[in-house]
Amino acid sequence: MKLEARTDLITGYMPKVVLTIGGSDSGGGAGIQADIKTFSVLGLHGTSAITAITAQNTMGVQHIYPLPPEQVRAQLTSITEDFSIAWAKTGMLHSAQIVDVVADHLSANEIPLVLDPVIEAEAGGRLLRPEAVSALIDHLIPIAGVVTPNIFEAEALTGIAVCDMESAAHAARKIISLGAQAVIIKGGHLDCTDLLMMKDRSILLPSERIPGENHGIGCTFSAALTSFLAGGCSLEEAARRAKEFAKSALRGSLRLGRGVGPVNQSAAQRAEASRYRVLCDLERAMDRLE
Ligand code: PXL
Repeated sequence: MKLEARTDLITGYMPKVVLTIGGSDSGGGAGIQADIKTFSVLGLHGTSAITAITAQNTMGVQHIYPLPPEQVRAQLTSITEDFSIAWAKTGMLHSAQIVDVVADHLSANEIPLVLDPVIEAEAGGRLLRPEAVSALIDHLIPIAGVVTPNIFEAEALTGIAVCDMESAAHAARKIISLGAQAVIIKGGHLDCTDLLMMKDRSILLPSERIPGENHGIGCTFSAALTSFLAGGCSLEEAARRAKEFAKSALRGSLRLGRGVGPVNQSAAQRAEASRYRVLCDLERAMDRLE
């Protein structure tokens, strides 16, 4: 028995480059930190344009320091002058000015976008100013390849209260009518069924509930979706695989800090690594017996 080397460890492996535009979470649970961990575990090279530096931990967001829009523009310019970006994602954008800089840059460079319309932190704390919601609707939704709201974000974007699949479908159609190519309404606050709606059809993605509170699941899902799209998956395949990835990160959540602990993006990879170690031990034992 000879075990094959993993393809992503072969010298010369060239990862796709992806971009996350969002806020820094000093506690390492959500935002840019969750995105970069997800990209890395899934084998992509992650670049980032930071919009705001949050002071936060597992108990909540204590302070937000937004960066000047020119600094966001400068980061985006540096990145796209050098790299070819396969897909980008947005998270916390903080203000209407930052939304506009991001929308201008992504459309000028024709970069496909996963728009995670982050409005509030789960633990409380406003991450997008109220007046910036209309900038998101007017300038970012029309250039989005896919928008990934939870039910509260879907309601903030459409004015439709989402409480079941019928109202979710109504809100999804409205978001598509605002110009998005597709929408995934995440059902984590309902029965855990996600609704993926494209222009010509829609698909339900059901799932069992994984109990417990968590921090960083939304960012992890949208970063995984960005990764699978960058890897060439269809939207349906990317949505299914991103959901599986987010579930494994949720199952592996870490009891760190005094509040709600972070999800663990490397949980599945670590489980696979230990299975590989067991196989190697078995191989050595069989060699000895022969
Ligand atoms: O989960 C959304 C999110 C995105 N970005 C930052 C966050 C959070 C939630 O806490 O802190 C920076």
